[in-house]
Amino acid sequence: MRHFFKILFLGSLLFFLTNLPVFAADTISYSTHVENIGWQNYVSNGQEAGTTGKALQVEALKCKVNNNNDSISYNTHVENIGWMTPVRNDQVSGTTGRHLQVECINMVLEGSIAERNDLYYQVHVQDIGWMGWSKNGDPAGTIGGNKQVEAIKIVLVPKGGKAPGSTDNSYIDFNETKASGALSVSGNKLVNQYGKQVQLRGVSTHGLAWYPQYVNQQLFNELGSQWKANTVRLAMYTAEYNGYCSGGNQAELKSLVKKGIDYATNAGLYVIVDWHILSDGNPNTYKDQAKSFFNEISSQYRNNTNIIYEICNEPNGGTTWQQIKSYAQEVIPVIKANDSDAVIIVGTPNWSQQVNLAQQDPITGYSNIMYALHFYAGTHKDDLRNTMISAYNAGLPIFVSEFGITDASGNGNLDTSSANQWIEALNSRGISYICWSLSNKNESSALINSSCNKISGFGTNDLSGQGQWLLNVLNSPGLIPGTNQPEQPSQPNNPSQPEQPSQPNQPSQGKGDVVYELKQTNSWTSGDTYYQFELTVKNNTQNAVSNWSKKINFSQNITVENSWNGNFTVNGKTLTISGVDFNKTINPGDFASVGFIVKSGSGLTYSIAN
Ligand code: IDC
Repeated sequence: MRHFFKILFLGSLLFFLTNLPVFAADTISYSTHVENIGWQNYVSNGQEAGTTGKALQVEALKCKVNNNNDSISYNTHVENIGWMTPVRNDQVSGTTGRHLQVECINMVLEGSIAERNDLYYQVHVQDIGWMGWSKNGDPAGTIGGNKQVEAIKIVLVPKGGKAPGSTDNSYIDFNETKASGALSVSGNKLVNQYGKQVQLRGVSTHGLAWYPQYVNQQLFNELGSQWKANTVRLAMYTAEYNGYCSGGNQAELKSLVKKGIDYATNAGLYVIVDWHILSDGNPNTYKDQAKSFFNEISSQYRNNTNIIYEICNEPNGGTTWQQIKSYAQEVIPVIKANDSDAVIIVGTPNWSQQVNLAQQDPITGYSNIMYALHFYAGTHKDDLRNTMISAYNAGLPIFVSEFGITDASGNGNLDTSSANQWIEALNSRGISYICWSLSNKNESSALINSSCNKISGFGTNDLSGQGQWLLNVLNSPGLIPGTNQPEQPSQPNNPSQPEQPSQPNQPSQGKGDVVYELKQTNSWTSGDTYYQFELTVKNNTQNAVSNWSKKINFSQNITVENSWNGNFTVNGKTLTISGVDFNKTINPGDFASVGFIVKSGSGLTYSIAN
């Protein structure tokens, strides 16, 4: 009898078990084709495919999910080719036998597996290491930096679950900081044509009259392609060394400046035209010459989107901010009359160090004005850095249009430890910086060894200590585009003014309006087509705006795949966006910026509803 029940019990247990619906866990497996190794064994669920620490490039990728009803689509961005056509379910993405590196990947789940899971993946990249995790179709890796992917991890996370690790710095588009569009100033930041913060990094010539040979097309090309600079500064002395206002050949100097602008433009670089006052400490000394020089250049190059004007290198010798400001207020309108959007850098007192004085009394009435801070790391340390950081935090847009890692004399020992502290302070804020100087003068701030007479094609041994240090800095990421979240705009520190009462939903009060600007910043195809957007809401009114909300109309149905800094509701082809805690109220003159990625068909168009 007992036996009978035992059998009955085991029998029903067996029946129960074999008739349970199958909830087999979703799994993902993948294999990489690695340089010198070939296809590796499949690994799964977050294990590492590829190699690290061996400098071997991944050349191709295969990827599959365990259930035949589900599917995964993926794509690789390959050296010399760019994005391939997306493939699915264990097909090969990338190349084999051609020695081409994979630089970036993206992938999405398809079918019901996508309802149960988010797909996360991250890559290990040359010079960078493991980058952050990307998700559901976002790119992971780099583009435009010539950097190989060496390893890949892919993992499924139950839908809506936490990312497996940091999602910061999952993707860098090195091209984004090339001279691809007009820059402007937003708050204390320099931004690109899409309103995204950019950081300019590059080199300054020495005095153009003295070292004209370094203004050549080949070298400027190499500054972009090999040095990874995105900017060159043309320093034209006014007083020293056959300066423009002290007996130099003006026609020749102008022609050199124009060649420099053209070469920079051809090379895809931004170019700073620097009126290099120095021993003539007060810019008003040669104000009239400055006005006619900048008038000529800005009228000839009014259609260039890559020029920045630096109107007085380093005022000194007791020149006050008031004197500089009065000079700037005469020179700026001359440039703006020709090129109203131009970005203009204004020097500050005491060899462009006292940005605090500019912050207390900035130049008003013009857009896109920045203020110069110059440092030489051997001489200038915490004090000057703190001055910079306070002025920046108080809202001043700062541009380090000249620095060196030597003494302020431009000579002496290199102070790399101080220099690295400066670079960290600049990169973390996305402040732009330009290194002095592109010359082989026998002084330690010259980037080229004095024994080297080449004018392009420099090898590492042709570069000075500072030159080698700089090359390293430029070849490492600076500000990672897109990851530096806009800081909360700082409140003007103005205790004497009573606070404006906040007016709910009151656009168009006073001088301006609430301006909504929508920009598409990216798109890619991976099965569906994905579009990335940024909406900027600028409050040009005199009152705070609360609870703003905006509708965007699309030409097709959309779904929001990812979003940040806002609330998003979709109704068919209409997306309604509003602010979240920290940006639903926008103070006068401030702005909010939100971002989102939508999935739709190809050829999606959009418009902001009235
Ligand atoms: C230096 C040059 C040096 C030249 C001198 C002229 O490196 O060869 O003899 O100018 O007076 C600055 C100036 C920049 C200086 C540089 C280094 O903008 O013109 O270049 N410096 O002294 N400000 C701080 C340092």
